[in-house]
Amino acid sequence: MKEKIQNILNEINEFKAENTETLENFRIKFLGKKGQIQELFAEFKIIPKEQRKEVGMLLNELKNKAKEKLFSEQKTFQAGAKIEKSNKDLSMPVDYIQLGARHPLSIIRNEINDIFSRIGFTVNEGPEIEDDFHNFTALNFPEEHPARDMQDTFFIEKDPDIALRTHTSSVQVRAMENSQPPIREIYPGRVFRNEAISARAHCIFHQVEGLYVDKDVSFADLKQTLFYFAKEMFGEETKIRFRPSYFPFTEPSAEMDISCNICGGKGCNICKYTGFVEILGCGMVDPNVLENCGIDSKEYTGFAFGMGIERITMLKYQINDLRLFFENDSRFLKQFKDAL
Ligand code: 2U9
Repeated sequence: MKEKIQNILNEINEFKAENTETLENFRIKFLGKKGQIQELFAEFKIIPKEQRKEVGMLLNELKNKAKEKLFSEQKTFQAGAKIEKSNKDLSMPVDYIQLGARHPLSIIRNEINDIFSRIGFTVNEGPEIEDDFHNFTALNFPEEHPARDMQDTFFIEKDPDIALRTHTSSVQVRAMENSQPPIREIYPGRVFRNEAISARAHCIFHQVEGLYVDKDVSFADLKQTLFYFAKEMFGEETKIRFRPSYFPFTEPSAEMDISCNICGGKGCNICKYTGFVEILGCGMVDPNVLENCGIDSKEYTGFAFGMGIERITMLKYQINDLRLFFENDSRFLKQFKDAL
């Protein structure tokens, strides 16, 4: 009996299916109802008791081996059948898939978000279509301010109260309306201004604004926060300077320059030989604005800032034409593949 089992096992191990027919013959011969293994099980009934355990185990092993062989041959055979059908040369190199690259504005926006996140700012977003109150009135824009003019802002034809937001400041108004200080957030997003398209201006661009409102927030906090941002974005050696400015929503207001990241402040054509380039506007939130948004200006103060993502990106990568960001020319975009 043991010898018979061993002979069948050898035959099974050597078996290789050539086609479905030989595979079916294999199944019938070994695993069929009247197959060789079934015959051995029938013989097993008359085997002496003392051999039963050992032979029983060998028989079960044999049956399992036969099944395994059947399944494995079925698999290779089926895979082979598919290859035959599709008639493809599997040794051919795969088709080249051109991978996309993250847009440079997204790379810099993410970097700005990361830098401010590291010092406790959270990211907040709001609607691109705004009403007059959130885009202008709450922010202290006088009735006759030129930004409220059709020449500068895209209004909805049927309703002069609704416009495409001209800055993400409207999201800050909403943030203050909806929560009480401390508020420490940044607001990235797309904004719209009615401008003729040129190398230096576009009707759509991207901003990141920031707001910190709490008790005793000072201009010194503003300076230190923006100094940290400038060093993280443009390098540890970066110097900053503030020039007085004016915005309706901040008082006092300032514009911040950084030492030119190209020449390090020595003077070049990027900084027009001044050694500095402007990167953002900022200031202490005007108390009127805090009150308009439901925050007690006697108890709280705040600073705010705003920057154009295009401007930061142009400085960082030395891009000299704003239109490149919107044309989706792959020769431009693919240059940022490794910049993630
Ligand atoms: C609230 C209070 C204050 C946001 C600020 C600027 C200064 C600023 C410009 C930079 C270049 C816009 O993209 S840009 O054209 N922004 O100079 N933005 S302070 O101040 C706020 C905003 C909201 C409630």
